Amino acid sequence: MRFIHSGSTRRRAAFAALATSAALVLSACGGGAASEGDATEGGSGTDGEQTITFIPKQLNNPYTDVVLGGGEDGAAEAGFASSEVVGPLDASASSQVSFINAETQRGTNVIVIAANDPDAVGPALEEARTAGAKIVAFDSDTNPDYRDLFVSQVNAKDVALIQLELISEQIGGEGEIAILSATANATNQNEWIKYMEEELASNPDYADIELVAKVYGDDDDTKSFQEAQGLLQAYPDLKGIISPTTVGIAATARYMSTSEYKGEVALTGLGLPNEMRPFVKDGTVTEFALWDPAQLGYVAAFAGKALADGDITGETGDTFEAGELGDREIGEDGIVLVGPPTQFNADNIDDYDF
Ligand code: RAM
Repeated sequence: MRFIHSGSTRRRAAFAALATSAALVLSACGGGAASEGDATEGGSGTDGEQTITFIPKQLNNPYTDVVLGGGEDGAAEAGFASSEVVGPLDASASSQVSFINAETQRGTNVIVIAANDPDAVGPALEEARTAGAKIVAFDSDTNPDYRDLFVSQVNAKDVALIQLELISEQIGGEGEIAILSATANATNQNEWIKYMEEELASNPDYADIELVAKVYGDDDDTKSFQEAQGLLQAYPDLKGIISPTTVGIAATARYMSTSEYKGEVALTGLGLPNEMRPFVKDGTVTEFALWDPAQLGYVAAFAGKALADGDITGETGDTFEAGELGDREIGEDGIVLVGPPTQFNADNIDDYDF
């Protein structure tokens, strides 16, 4: 599936100013549409104009839409001649390969990808690079050999720790918990889960918490809903669920909200405030976390431009300007952090609109 977005047709209130207040919502891209949108030409063009294509994990995911809104705005502001979004409808390991190959054929200058599998996309990305493309991973990393840099929402360990703190608080520090994740091969979720398991095993604060199951809803709403139902039936003593995926937490909340588990079993993880609002209001969910997804796409576009212009190579210590978000430095392992994460609860959820 291919989507061509014209900058002038999509406008959104950008960046929910997470660190301060939603009152500071900015119109990040009010005048930036002019350079974006001539996507009909296709390819990098022989005219020297640069093109960028975003390949998310999957298209039918509301989180993806927010990320890509920021990506399109960033692409326009950074000065790309065209910005496009292509991608699969499911997040399976190899679903992105044919899309990468098509971009290589077209001569796209920058491919921004949220990898469904760290290695399955490798050979196709290597071919794209050989053909001259710059590769920016965002949201979910590839094996570092296959990209120039990775734009990460927040430090992966911090993402893990915040979710453990939330669940521990919500279950009173003891009892059985389970994780309902995205796909079994997702780099981002797997890294967060790895840190959660390490912390559960080593932090005395969590000595009375037992992780009894990990299940995968594949970032598919229906499958996540069914996995939640199965989990709660299979583990009658379960005290809490962590779902480190916006699709998983929303589906689990929907199931729980009309079940006997509402208010009895805690649910936290990573969610979109707009999807989770009804479940916070009806008492299914107390508190969960996320970063500003639009910023992720926005910074990734600027990183791609700096790479394509030859201003940076992706080396640790390189810096580039990310529009209104200011300068960003490339850290260890070619990782650029966007952050910060925010915790959402009944007191502040109405301050956010994404
Ligand atoms: C889902 C996807 C995405 C992840 C968020 C938190 O939308 O799995 O990759 O970053 O959840």
